[in-house]
Amino acid sequence: MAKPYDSMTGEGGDTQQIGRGDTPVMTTNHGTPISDNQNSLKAGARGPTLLEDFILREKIFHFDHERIPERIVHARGSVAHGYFECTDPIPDLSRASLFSEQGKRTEVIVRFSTVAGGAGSVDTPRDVRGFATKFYTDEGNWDLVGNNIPVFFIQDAIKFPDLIHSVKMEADRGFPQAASAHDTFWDFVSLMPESLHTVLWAMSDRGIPRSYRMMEGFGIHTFKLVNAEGQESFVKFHWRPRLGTQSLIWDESAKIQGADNDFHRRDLWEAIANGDYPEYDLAIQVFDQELAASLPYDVLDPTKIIPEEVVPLRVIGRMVLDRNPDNHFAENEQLAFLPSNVVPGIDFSDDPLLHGRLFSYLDTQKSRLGTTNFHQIPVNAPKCPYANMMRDGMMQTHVPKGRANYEPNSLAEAGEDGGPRPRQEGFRTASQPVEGEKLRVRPETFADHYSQPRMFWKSQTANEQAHIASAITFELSKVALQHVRLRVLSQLRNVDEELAERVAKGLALSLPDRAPAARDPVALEPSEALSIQKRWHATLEGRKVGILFAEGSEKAAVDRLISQIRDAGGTPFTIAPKVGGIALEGGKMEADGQLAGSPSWIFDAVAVVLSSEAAGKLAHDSAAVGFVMDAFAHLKAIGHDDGAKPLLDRAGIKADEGVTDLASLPKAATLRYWDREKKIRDLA
Ligand code: HDE
Repeated sequence: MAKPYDSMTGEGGDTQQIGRGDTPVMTTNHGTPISDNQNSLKAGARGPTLLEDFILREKIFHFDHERIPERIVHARGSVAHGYFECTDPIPDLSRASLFSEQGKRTEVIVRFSTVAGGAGSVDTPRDVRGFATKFYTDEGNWDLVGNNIPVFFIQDAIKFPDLIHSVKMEADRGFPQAASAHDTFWDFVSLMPESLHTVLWAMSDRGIPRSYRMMEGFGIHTFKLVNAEGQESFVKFHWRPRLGTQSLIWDESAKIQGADNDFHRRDLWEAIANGDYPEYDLAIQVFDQELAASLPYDVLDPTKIIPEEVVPLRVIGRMVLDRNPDNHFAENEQLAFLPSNVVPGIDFSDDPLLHGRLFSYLDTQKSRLGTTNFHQIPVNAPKCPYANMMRDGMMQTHVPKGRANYEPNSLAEAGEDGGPRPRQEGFRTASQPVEGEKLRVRPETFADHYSQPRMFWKSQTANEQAHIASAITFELSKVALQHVRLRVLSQLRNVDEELAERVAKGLALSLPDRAPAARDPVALEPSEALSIQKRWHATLEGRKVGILFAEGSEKAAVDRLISQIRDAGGTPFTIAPKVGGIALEGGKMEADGQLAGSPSWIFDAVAVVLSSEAAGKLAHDSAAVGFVMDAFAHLKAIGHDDGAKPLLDRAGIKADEGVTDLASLPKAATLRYWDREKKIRDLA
C-alpha cells in the first residue's frame, strides 16, 4: 500500500488519512474525505491534469465565486457584536419590548462604515461614516441604520443615485477612490443647495473621526414611537460615545492612509480584544405634532436637526460592544440591514428620504446576497422564533413540514399543523389620516437650505471654523472646473459671508454673486452640542500613547510611563529603531513597533525617552525627526526626558503647554493643543 501524503516531505498521498487524533478530517463540500490537498490528479507524474479530478474542480469552482458584489455604498465596514441594555424604560412612549424593563438586555451587531470607498479602500478619508445597529429583539429585528452626521445631503430618495454617482470615482477615469474632492461631487452639490448642511458637517472634523469608538450616531430621520394604547410621539435617535467625540487633524488622517489602511478597523478590533469595550448611550428626542408645527423647519426634512437646546436628549439605554466577529465574510459582508426592520412600538414618519430607503435596502440585498432567503443567513436571522407561509426560493435552508403553506387554512381541524396565524398584538402601523392630490413636489416647508448650515457654522470654535474653511478650500482646489468652484462660493455666501470670503481667498478667487435662495434664511441660536471641542472629554481612556526609546534609554522611565498610561486607562505602545530587543540603561527591552513603521500619526500623544547620545544620533534620522515634528503639528502632547532634547531641537519643537516632562504626560495626553495651531498653520 502507498504511503499517506506527508505535507512536510511531499511524499505519498494516495491513501485516505481519516481522523488523526482530534484534527477534523478535511472533506469535499459533499463530505468525501480528502487524502491529498497538495497535488491535482494527473496522468503520470509530469502528465496532463485530468478533468476527472472532482476535488480540484470543486475547490477552484468555489474559490472562483468567493466574492459577492460589494455594497454600492458603505462597502467598507467593520463589525462588532454586543448588547443593548435598557436603563430608563419608556413603556409610556413605546411598547417596543427592548425598552420595556430596566436592565433588559438585547443582543446587537453594529457595522461602522465609510460611504464612498470600495470594500478594500482606506479607513480615514474625509467622508460620512455609517453607524448601523441590528437589535435582535424578542419581537423581531430592529435595524437602526444611521450615520455619524445627523443630517443627509438630499431631501428625496429619488436624488440618491445621482448623489452617489457624483461622489464615487468618476465614471470615465475610475478615480478618485474614496474622496469627495473632485469635479462631479462639487458640481452636484453646488446645484443642490439642500446638500449644504451635510456638506458643512462632512467638511468639519466630523468627516475624519479618530475612532469608531469616539463617534456619535444618528438615526437622522424623524421616526415614531407608539405605546400600547396606540398613542404616537415623534422621535429622533442619537448614539453618544462614552469616550466622547474625537476627530483627527486633516493632515494626520491623510498620512494615516499611508501608515495603516485599517486604522479604524484595527482600533475597534484591538479595543474589544483588550477588554476595553466600546460603549454608547442611546438617547431620544421626543416631541409631538404641536412642537413640530412650532419649528421654523420641517421635522420630516432629513437635512435638518432639532438642536438639543430645543428638544433635550433623554438617555434610555446603553450599548456595549464586547465581541469581535469570528468571520469577516459571514458577519460583515453577509450582514444585511433594512431600515424597514421595525418592531411593534417603533414606526416611520413621512420623511420622503426614509420612504425610499424602505424599498432600497430590501431590494439591494437580493442583488448582493443573491436570494430572497438572505434573512436565513445566521447573522441576519432573528433570534426570536419566526414563521410565515413564504416558501422555497434559492438557497432555502429551512425544511418546513406539512401542507400548511397558505393562510387561512382549516387543516388544524383535521389534526394537522395549520401553521402560524397573525395576531392582534402584532405590528400595527400607526394610523394617521392621509388625503391629498398625487403630486411630484417638494413641500414649501423644506425650502430653507441655509439657516441650519449657518447655525452649524456659528456653533463651531475658531479652530473648527478654520478646519471647515480649509477643508472646502482643499476640496475645491482639487476641482478643475472653475465654474463649479464659483457656484459653490455663490452658495456659501448664503450660509455665511465670512466663510465664503475665506474660501475664496484660499483659492485666490473673487467672490461671485450670491446664489438666489428659494427662501431667505432665519436666525437660529448656535448650539454648543454641535462643536466637538466644546464638548471634549479630557480622558486617556481609549487613547494610545507612542513611547519612543533607543539604545541607552532609561528602562525604569519607560516602565514607569507604561504603567502610568495603563493606570489612566490609555494604551501604551513602545517604539524603537529595532524591535527585537535592545540594550537600555537598566536592561534589555523589546519594542511593539519599529520606528519606520510606527509614525506618530497613529498615536494620540507621544513620549520620547532617550539618552542624549541616542537623541543626537536620531536627530539625523528622518523617521525620528518626523515622529516628533508631526506630533507637534498634529497638536499632540509630547512628553520627553532631558536626554531627548537634541531630537526635539532638531525638529523645531517650541515648548508650550502640550510639551511636558514624562511625569506630566499622562494628564497632558488627554487633550489636543488647539492653541498651538495658529502658531504652526495659517488659519485664515
Ligand atoms: Fe443608505 N444604503 N441609503 N443611507 N445606508 C445602503 O444598503 C440608500 C441613507 C446607510 O453597514 C445600501 O445594504 C438610499 C441615509 C448605512 O450594511 C443601499 C438612500 C442613511 C448603510 C442604501 C440612503 C443611510 C447604508 C447599500 C436615500 C443614514 C450601510 C448596501 C433614500 C440615516 C449598512 C445596503 C451596512 C447602505 C440605500 C440614504 C445609512 C443601496 C436609497 C439617510 C449606515 O440600500
